[in-house]
Amino acid sequence: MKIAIVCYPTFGGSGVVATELGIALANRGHEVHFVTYKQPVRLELLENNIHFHEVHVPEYPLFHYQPYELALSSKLVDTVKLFGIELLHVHYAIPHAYAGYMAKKMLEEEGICLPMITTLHGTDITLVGKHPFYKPAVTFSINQSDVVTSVSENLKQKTLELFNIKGEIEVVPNFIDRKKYKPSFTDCQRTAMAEEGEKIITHISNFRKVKRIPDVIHIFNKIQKEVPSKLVMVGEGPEKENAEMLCETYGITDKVIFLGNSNEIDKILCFSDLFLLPSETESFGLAALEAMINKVPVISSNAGGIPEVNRHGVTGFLSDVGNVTEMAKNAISLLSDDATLEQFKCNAEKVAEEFDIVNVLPLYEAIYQRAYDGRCDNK
Ligand code: GMT
Repeated sequence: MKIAIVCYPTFGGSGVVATELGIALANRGHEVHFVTYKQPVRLELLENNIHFHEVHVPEYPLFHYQPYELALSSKLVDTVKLFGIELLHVHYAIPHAYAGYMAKKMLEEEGICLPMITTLHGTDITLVGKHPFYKPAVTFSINQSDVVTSVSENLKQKTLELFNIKGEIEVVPNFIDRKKYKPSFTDCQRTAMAEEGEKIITHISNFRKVKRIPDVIHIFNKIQKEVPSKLVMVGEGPEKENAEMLCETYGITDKVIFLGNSNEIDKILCFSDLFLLPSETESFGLAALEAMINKVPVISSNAGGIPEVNRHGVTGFLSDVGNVTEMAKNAISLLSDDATLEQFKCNAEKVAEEFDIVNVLPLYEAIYQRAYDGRCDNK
């Protein structure tokens, strides 16, 4: 099938999922066209069956806001016509589902039926989408999608609570490609990060408010008083500076390493003993899943869809949002007992394997086929 994928190309869960899905679809013989404003970060080389079409938004001084949705929908129309695209899959409702709907309507005028799948990822619903300024447009574009999927059961329920949704929402969980996580390197460079006998704790995110970055530092501050350890912070974002200042306040700057964004998280996770994810909201928690497939147990909040991934007492521990005392206590007890830690590491990998792409890709392919077969039904 010829599939156009619209996503955010930056570091962030939805873009990563969309890119990995596109790569997997291309490997299965589909022709995949990414349509977005920049080459997605995980799309390192343009492989066979993968194409990238950049959306340009020309600057015009009259516009206070440059009209990205307009440029995107026009680019979609052109791409569909030029390459004979058969299906559109948009990731993150805002503004992608809206632009996709406009493209669909323009194509209809020319006798082309383009089925549109919208995948909801989280903040497009729980944070941004529910804002009264956006809600009518988000509700409309979700309802106009041929198929709507959400990345967790929790996000599905949230969407049904917050919006007046007319059709079905199908849960297709996020995934990892297990094959890619079998390390291609042999040297796990633990000694570059920590002294002999120290444990390594990791956090990876886009350092936005919802990630509760100060909680990560508070938890680690408590841990390092009991267990010799280092904290590795991976990512960039608005909360990073505050986090650095908090480390200074606690006098732990020599124990916390800020690495910035990385394309080699497997190399970082390979020497990690524990992953921290105390988020305020999290529709799924892809970063936790990536940690788990690398045999890293997770100490997290119980927000949103996290419990669907991190199993309490099995792959890690869950606590109420903000309960840093309990999170630190659980972390300390796990890090202090090597046998239990080893068991949790094995459990984490085993549960993560349930989310292998080989189990998830057929779900998307079945949805695509169904949407394609009924593509002109609602015209
Ligand atoms: O977590 C972020 O801030 C990035 C965000 C995104 O839209 O890229 O992630 C959301 O989508 C991910 C992939 O489906 C999920 O794993 C994250 O849980 C979700 N983030 C939130 O709900 C806060």
